[in-house]
Amino acid sequence: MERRGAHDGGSPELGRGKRLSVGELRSLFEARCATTSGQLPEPAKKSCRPRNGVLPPVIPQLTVTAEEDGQEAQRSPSGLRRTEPDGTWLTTESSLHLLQSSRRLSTSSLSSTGSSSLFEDSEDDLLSDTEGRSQGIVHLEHGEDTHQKKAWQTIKTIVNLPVISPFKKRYSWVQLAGHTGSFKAADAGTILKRYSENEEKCFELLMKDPLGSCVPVFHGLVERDGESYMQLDDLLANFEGPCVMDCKMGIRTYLEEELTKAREKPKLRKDMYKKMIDVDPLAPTTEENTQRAVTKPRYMQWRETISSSGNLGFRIEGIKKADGTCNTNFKTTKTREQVFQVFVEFIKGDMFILRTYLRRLYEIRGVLESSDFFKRHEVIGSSLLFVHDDRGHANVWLIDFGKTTLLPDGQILDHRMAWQEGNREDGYLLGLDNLIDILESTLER
Ligand code: I3P
Repeated sequence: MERRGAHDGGSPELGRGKRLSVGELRSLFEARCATTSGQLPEPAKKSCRPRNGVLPPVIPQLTVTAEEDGQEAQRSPSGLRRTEPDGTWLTTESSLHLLQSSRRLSTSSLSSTGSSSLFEDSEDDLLSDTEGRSQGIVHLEHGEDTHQKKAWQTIKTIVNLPVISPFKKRYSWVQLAGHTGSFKAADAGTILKRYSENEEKCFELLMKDPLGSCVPVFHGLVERDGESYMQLDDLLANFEGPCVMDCKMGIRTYLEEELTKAREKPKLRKDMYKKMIDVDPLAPTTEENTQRAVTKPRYMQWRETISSSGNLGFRIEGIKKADGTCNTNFKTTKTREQVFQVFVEFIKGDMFILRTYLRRLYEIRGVLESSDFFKRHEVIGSSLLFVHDDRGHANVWLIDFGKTTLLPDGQILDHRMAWQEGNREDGYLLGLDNLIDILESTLER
């Protein structure tokens, strides 16, 4: 059955049923990259190419470093390391602020009495409780062994979308603790997502914008058990055994406001420190090791650096396969090659699905470039949701607008320009360009 915005895709030479092996696809991918031998790989070249007359994008990655002896040669004069893609050091106003913030944290946290109010475990630094929960940490129980289960426990974005109901129905997933209640089942074809003032405002505007064709339809607010919910289209409703991939878009995953807040009222997150050392025990600075905690912006920046957010402008957050198994272990999936491999596995080499996805991505890019809503919003933490099934149905939508923020005074964004604190650029289109480029690379012979 044809859905709004659904794509059927296909081409005579690569019609439905034609599948390439991962090896074949990789060869195509490598052949394409090889055309740039001795130079930057194709994506990097492309991302440096001025587009629409704007400056080449630079990915800002700020790292607060400890004041350790013997490492000064690696630092900027301020002691703060800002790593550019070419490895040069830059010092900016914003880096200095972060450094000052870090020093303040260090002083407070070392005092015997002053640290407790500074520490925060898992609450949002910025959002209200309701808004925070609306971002949707959903804990799911799944029939895996204990070790597996651990990795599954916080499936943040993959279920931060209107899919709980069908998942529950078809795979007996059970919503457990944490930010429970973010989603509820609703009338056929819809789901309820916990109310967030900000997200609701976005949906109201989106429904009147061309971008409305690329997001779940918003049916208004409803009350359940004394709580408000937004009623949204269930994006999985028309798929049989859907495969789902969530890509968080943008080079930056925190709002500028979060940086400001962190400076004004720094809060240390022990949970984020823990998540950091689980991936890389050498990542925290000496100060952070002493505190056994990091600030949220610091963690988010580090996350961007280890994943592909920083270099490609998007990252894979999670994948659910048709059999219900789920993988959110993509924190260090960073290079084009790694992203490519994950994607090829996700579509199981099905070129029909690939073409359908690509067509939809072209369409989404065109709509974004003409959308007034998109121009006027800083789009942070929003994802592209890829859904396909074995019958060849495939589609992509934009989801999660809890941190999408209207810019003041008629300001507009380019979404491809480099971010510098104050300009609020998010690199969304830069990420989409790279994503499209990676998918296209499998089709070029
Ligand atoms: C989380 C991720 C989320 C962020 C969350 C982090 O880290 O960066 O985007 O939520 O913050 O813990 P990870 O993916 O490594 O688990 P928001 O985007 O909503 O801020 P939180 O713990 O404060 O919710």
